[in-house]
Amino acid sequence: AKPGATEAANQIDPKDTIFAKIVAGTIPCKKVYEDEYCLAFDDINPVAPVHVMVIPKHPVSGVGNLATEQDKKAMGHIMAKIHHIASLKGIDSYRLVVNEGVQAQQSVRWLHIHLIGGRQLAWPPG
Ligand code: DGP
Repeated sequence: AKPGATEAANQIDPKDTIFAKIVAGTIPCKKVYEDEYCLAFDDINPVAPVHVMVIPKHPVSGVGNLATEQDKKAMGHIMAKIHHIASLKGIDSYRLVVNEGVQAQQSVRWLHIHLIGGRQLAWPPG
């Protein structure tokens, strides 16, 4: 069967994405936080006064590809660090967004959590 758009996007190797280069340090970023499991840096195209990318250091293309114990440990760790990362940007109220797949407009196939805040946010999102 012909793969659908999401399936095709799933075939992109996270190691071929821009975030792989950011994790490797070959492309610079404005680092907010880093530890053994995760890296947080300012989004290059912010939609709010605070817009941070929080990513696992180990390559995972998306939510649909979380499989290994390492992946799960990293994601649990990341969720437990989010509030601290927000505090480093001076906020304690924010929105977390994960775009998964083509229809959700995921553009970088390396799993990333958008941490967005610093202004009044509307609901529902688009
Ligand atoms: P998404 O559309 O959910 O896949 O979000 C990808 C985000 O990544 C988008 O908000 C812009 C950001 N981004 C893309 N390329 C770069 C980059 O080279 N540096 C930084 N800091 N952010 C990037």
